[in-house]
Amino acid sequence: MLNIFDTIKEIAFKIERAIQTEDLGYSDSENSSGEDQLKLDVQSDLIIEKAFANVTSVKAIVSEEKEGILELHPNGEYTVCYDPLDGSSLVDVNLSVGSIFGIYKGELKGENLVASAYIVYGPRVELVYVERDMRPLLYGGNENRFRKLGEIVLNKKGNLNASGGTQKNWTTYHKKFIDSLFQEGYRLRYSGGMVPDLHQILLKGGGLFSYPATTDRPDGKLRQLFEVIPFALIYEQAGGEAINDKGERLLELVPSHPHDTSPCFFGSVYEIDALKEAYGIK
Ligand code: P6P
Repeated sequence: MLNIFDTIKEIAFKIERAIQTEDLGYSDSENSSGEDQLKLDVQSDLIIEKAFANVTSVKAIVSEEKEGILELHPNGEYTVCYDPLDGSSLVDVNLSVGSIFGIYKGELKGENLVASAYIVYGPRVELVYVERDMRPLLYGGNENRFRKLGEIVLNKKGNLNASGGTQKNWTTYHKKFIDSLFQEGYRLRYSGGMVPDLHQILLKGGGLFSYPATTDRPDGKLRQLFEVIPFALIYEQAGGEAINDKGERLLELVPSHPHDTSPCFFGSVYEIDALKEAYGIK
């Protein structure tokens, strides 16, 4: 596992350089979710694929930018599922973006996630890494090296509210719940980039990130294997909770297809409790 984490550290600085130098235009291809691919999406995906091609413990990789599973090392133990550059369309307006990694052992489902990591490309490059039974660790990147900055622990209650999805397509009870948090004094913190939005809540003491089921996306938008489940481990290990709209732990999801999505809620205990109440799933 250590060489996977070391590889993720190397990837961080290569993608950071690509963000600084690559053309921000669109490629002439789509990803498997039918979304137009930026040249940066393709470039970041290639950087990660090449990096793990040298790591013999990695049996296969699954990328948001690719259709299926890419076998790398038949005797490898782990499958790495990743979103190479989440929120990449924010690069051309100079907002933070990120890479997300889920490291699985065995069948690709929540209970087989053994570790996860994400990289934030912002004013600084930062990295968070977690395994089961440990607090998430925050690292700061500088001159191609990472320095451990400390553990991440969520407060029981926060005051940030990152409410995703098109509001006109929310259910009435979701809208009522989100509005109730604002009435309690929560502050809206939503950039449209899952990685910086979840990172901010983790580091600023807590709150709620929600991407619910909506009329246009009844199964949510965020992908289970390489977005939702990896962040669920980070939030739970930080002392928070991560559930879907039925109150099920996101770490218990069993996707039937690598690109399955799920409604998702990540947050401090108080906010998730309040959501369960509002959704009638207590
Ligand atoms: P919306 C970026 O495209 C992304 O996949 C996540 O990073 C982000 O949380 C979400 O979509 C934003 O979606 O519908 O709120 O613009």
